[in-house]
Amino acid sequence: MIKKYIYGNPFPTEAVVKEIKVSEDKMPFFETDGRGRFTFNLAEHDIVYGLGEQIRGINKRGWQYVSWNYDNPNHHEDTRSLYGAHNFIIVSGKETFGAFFDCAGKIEFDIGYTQRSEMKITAAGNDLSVYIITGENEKDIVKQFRNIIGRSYVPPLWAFGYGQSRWGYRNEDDIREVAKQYKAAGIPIDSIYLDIDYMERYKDFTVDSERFPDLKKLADDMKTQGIHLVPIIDAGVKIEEGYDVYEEGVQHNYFCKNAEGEDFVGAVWPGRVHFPDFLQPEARKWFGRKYSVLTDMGIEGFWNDMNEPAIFYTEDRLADTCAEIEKLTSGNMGINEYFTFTGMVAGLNGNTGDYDKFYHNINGKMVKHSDVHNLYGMNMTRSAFEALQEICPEKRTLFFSRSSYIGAHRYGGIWQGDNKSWWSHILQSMQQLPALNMAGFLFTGSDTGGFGCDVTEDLMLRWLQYSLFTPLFRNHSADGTRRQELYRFDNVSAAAEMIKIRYSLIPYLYSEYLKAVLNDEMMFKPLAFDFSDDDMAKQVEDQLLLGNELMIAPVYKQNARGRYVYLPEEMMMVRMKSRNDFQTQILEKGHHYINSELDELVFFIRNKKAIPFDRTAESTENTDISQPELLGYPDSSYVMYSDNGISPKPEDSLKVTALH
Ligand code: MIG
Repeated sequence: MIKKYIYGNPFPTEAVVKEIKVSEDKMPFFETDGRGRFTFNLAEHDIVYGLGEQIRGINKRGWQYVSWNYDNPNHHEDTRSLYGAHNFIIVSGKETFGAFFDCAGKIEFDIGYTQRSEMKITAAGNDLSVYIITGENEKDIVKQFRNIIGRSYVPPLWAFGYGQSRWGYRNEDDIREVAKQYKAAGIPIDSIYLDIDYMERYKDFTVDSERFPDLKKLADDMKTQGIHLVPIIDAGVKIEEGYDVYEEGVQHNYFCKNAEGEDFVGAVWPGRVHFPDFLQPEARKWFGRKYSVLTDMGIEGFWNDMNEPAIFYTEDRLADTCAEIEKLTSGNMGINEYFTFTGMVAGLNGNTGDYDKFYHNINGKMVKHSDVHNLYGMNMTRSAFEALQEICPEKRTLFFSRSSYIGAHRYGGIWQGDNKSWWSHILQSMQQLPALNMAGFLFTGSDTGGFGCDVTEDLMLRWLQYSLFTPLFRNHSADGTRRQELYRFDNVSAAAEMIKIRYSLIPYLYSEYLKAVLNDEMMFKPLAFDFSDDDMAKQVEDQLLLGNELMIAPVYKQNARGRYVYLPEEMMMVRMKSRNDFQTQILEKGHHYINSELDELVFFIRNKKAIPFDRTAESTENTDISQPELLGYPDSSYVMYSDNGISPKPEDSLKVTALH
């Protein structure tokens, strides 16, 4: 059952797409002093799930989180905000219920942080809708929630292949070299990503003619090798006379305005930019149609970046800061002045105050950006998705975004933002998966190998052994960090085998993906969602159920040669060096120490289950998903969902096959 409550006059976020009657009873946990506050008591062992892309554990208890979409490539345990705002939680325990706090601006979740036994949710203002969902269990609550927020995005099948990306592939030769090396090493690959380097002076929908003289030909050549090029699009539009996107945006008032009604200026990679007002339907349409510049060159996928939106600085604040610094440096800088100085400089990037300085035009009314901040990235991806449905109606286009709000899951996937080549970030990514699935985000994954910092070979292998299970499987790294294309490591063959195993798993992963989409289910679940009476299962923070047949328990510690795994039931352990070289062993319910050398992937098949496993796939093009063999318990069966991999609506070509 879903109860909806409305406070004040909330901005229509469009997260919920089903009509729900507003409840007549007063919401019990509410009080206000200008900021809406919701207070719940937590029993000693209550668990709080959710919040999508956030830091810390599967159980969110014991920290304070802030939904405020924010570019933080340096995030760690102490962080409070990341790239997405996914305000859905499930309290599980003495009382079990789901709650969605639908508000476009900032909102804080104090989940047993100030007081262990209390959860306090505080909105920035008084305007929001709240949905309280009760049901049979956590899965049922998720299903009801997913049903009201609309069906999740389905990418083309090729997007389930492996992708190589790097910020710093500077020209066509770099791209061809990556493709060549992957082929030479015998590593399957379905996509290569173009980061901002392909553009002319970081201008959206342009291609640098010196470094990429013929992008169409490059895209065509790559496609003959089964590789899709996936370019990046940034939110900010460069201010430059004669640049059509800039000129049109100015002419039609498609950009966000400052308080004086002028186009607001921020600075990001292109230098000074304007931000498209993605909250205006007309601006969305206009920007979305620009993607055809690239689809006309044969491009079939995009990633949308910097759409929190990230702002490196604004000119006002920079000028003020420089003036302040001049004052500080005119005399002898004492220690206090020194800290004021470094603080001011660090505070330029992503300064919260800058988001108070620009406005969206909503049906002629100026709405302050900070009141609707968390909707910006979602509407950028929506702009692309809706336009591409018109431009290429016959097929799916790959989209994923950095910033998002619930609702964005209908238009594309998300990647989990800038992480680091840290061991802890393998676990962090994994802990976000079920929370993201709860909020509808199924097409997701982390920058495999880590984006910032320097990777090591062992980190890469372990990361692959985790990421090869996630729908989005992309190796991505930042300019200036150690190179991490798989062919550069000593043990290329170990990495190659992991990628091949991924391709063998695609029939299963894709099938479970489609089931999750079509039935409003989660692809990745905490153990306790299926083993609700098992007190031990409730405490597991580093294993996940994948679909209804698998459990994953990756190794995420350096120099570990295995790890402890908890089995909530008897399972079949699979230990794989390659897809044709593996052993299986039945293990009983309970704790086990599981060895796993660096070149061994270990996963678990649930009791009496089996998964489709294609031992020959070399790319998504020749993946035979019609009749793969089954891997798992003898005499078990599997119901496989598949489709043609491109039709915009999966049900148009859906095939349901019972495999024995
Ligand atoms: O300020 O385009 O998250 O994936 O490589 C950094 C360069 C801008 C941030 C993205 C990252 C991308 C990078 N971008």
